[in-house]
Amino acid sequence: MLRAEGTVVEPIVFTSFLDDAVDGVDSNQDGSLSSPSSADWMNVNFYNSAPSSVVRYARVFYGGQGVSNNPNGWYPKYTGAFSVHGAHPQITDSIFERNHAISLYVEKGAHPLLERNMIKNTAFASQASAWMSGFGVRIADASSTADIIGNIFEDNTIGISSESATSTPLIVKDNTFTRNQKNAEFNYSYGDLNLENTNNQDSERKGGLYIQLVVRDGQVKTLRADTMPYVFRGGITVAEGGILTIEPGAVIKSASNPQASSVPVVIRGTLKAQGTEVRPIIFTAFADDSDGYDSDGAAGAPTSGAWENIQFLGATSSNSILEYVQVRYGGLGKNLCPHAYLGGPCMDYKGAMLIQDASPTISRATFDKNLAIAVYVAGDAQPIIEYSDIHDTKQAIKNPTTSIGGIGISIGAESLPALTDNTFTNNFEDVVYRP
Ligand SMILES: [Ca+2]
Ligand SMILES: [Ca+2]
Repeated sequence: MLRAEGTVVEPIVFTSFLDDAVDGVDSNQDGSLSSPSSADWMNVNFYNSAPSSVVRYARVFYGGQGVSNNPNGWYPKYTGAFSVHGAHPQITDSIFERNHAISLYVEKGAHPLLERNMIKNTAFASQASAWMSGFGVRIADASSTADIIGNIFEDNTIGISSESATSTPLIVKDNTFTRNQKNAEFNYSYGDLNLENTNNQDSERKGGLYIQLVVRDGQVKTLRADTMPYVFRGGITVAEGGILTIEPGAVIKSASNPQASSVPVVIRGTLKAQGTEVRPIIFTAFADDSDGYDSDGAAGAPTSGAWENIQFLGATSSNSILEYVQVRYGGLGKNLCPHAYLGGPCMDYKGAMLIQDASPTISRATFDKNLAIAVYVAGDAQPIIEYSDIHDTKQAIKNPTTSIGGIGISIGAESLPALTDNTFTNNFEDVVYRP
């Protein structure tokens, strides 16, 4: 157990041998010939789970050197300036600055409390993979979690990077992010969503919370509304038998995935997205800044068809209900014959919302500036679409000589949607029955 409890006026300092500035003492006796840099020293490791170590009012500078187990050279593994292995330390009111690659590293069933710390200028380590460097907090495995409360993350590559997927939730609340390339990312591609997040914000209203989300059979998960928007690069998947609830006020921006041109939101289980009139749930483009957050860091206006769509696939998704949901800038099509010598492009559009052999309820929704088709109903489908506002669906290229849309609702020959009191404005065609 480590007790390192400084005070506001007398903090405890962990720093480099070369750091003369911190105390005015030239410890290495070379005057100012040398200066400190990140990775000058290794780290403080926490192993004991009980009793918990306590660190308060500490300053941790220039650590995070990393280790190399490779005999053929320096192939480092970076494990932070503070490294928490299966332990539960309380690390509060402290400053982490200019550490190497990772400031705080968490693994092996650890559960630290990180509260009211300033975590800044974590240095980019050129030897590390780009996606493994400059992290304020790195939760490295699914067995670990943390309470991350009221911290300030400044000028890191990524403020928080997490693989946490424990039965104990990862608590991320009241944190402020400033000038990080990415505020936070939560990977649930393999583990299970268990994130209790609220009131996290970017002081410059940029970026968002990046998340990978898969809900599996038998799981019941909730995506919280936060002050920051979410950015989804890998879509959302709710498998048959899974239930995902999205809280009112959540803003979900879809960005194209570098490995795939676009990834839809795919619902084979149940999606409950019930907003309110004043706190709608918004699905929109990465470039849509209208929530006040410039998530993509660019000034350009979003375009229709910037992302693919929300897909309800099969009867197992029919318990889904969407109320006060806004769907904007979706409807990206697929090019079925990309080569010009085959007469391409020949574009296939399946709506900003695809309802395929499914009967969800869509009530008081808004569809705005989607490409080609706002809602595409196909197969054995009896969805309820009511009190919704479908407007400004944009015309799109179908092939070199013809265009399509913008269609409000496109209904297949075998489909029987119940349409009640919907309003249509500025679409080329409001409702189309396909043969
Ligand atoms: Ca010196
Ligand atoms: Ca923007």
